[in-house]
Amino acid sequence: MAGRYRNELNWSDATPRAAFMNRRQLMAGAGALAVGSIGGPALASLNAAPSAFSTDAEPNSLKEISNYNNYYEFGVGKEDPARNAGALTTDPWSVKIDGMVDRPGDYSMDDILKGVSLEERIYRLRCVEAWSMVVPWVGFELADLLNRVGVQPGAKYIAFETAVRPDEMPGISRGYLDWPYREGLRLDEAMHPLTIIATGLYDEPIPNQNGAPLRLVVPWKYGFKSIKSIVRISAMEKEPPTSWNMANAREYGFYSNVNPEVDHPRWTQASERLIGGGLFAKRQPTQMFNGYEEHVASLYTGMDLKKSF
Ligand SMILES: Nc1nc2c(c(=O)[nH]1)N[C@H]1C(S)=C(S)[C@@H](COP(=O)(O)O)O[C@H]1N2
Ligand SMILES: [Mo]
Repeated sequence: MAGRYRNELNWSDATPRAAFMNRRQLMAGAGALAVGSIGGPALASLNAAPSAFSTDAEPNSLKEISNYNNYYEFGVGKEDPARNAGALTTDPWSVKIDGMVDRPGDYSMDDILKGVSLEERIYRLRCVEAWSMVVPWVGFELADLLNRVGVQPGAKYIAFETAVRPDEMPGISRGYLDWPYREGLRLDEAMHPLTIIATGLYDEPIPNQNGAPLRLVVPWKYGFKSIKSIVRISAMEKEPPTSWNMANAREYGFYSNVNPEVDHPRWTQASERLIGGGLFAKRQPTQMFNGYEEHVASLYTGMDLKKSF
């Protein structure tokens, strides 16, 4: 590797980038015909121009991204989700959208994808456990969906829940967490253009272990905020309870913005281990808001980031 840290490399320096570009160009060559037919809607964005929000850090390989996961419904080991999540039935799928919205209801996957435009977003992902990856997601802005269902005045938060399928998810009966896995965002965070619902990664529908068929991605927050396999989205006035905060409020706050200056009670958050960097790779410095400070710092003006962690 030429750079001290992998994310100092440009796309063009990296072989995976070249391979990925070739696939993308092939897809682009195949043209709009493929969209919605062969590839399905999850792949439609591959004709899109790169997003201004994408990092030019080198993405991790699909193999890395889909074999080192946190998805406690399928077990607590990093390889358990890859081993067990194949059992999850992701089609048909519907999402209940309720609470303070103008058009509540059960939305099928087709319904949801009808009104949105998919694009590629290459984002850093920083887990609270101090490891990180770079993931080329395919998805749409959560704001597109929220605008479609009409969030009512007075709503201040958006809450999310993951499916609970004891027959398909071996972790459920183990009681690692109080199911369903729950997450939440302040409305302005949910409406921020960086906040996406991912339905694919690289040129494939999103693997089950990464949260098929649709999962939240909030790149400036610790990974646990990015809830997988969503079945419910609710607009509400009060801050919703969230799984890791319910499990241990001292260690996991509602905001959980990536912050190298606020350590976890049991480990430093100043640096991180990039997955795939190799056994002897140096840890890399963690960036404020995971590198998205210029886009999101204004959401927290006047807030004490140590107290509201
Ligand atoms: N439903 C659900 N969503 C979840 C989790 C989980 O255990 N269950 N783990 C979270 C954590 S801790 C992280 S770091 C990311 C990991 O996403 P990835 O496996 O796609 O890298 O998913 C988050 N979303
Ligand atoms: Mo995490």
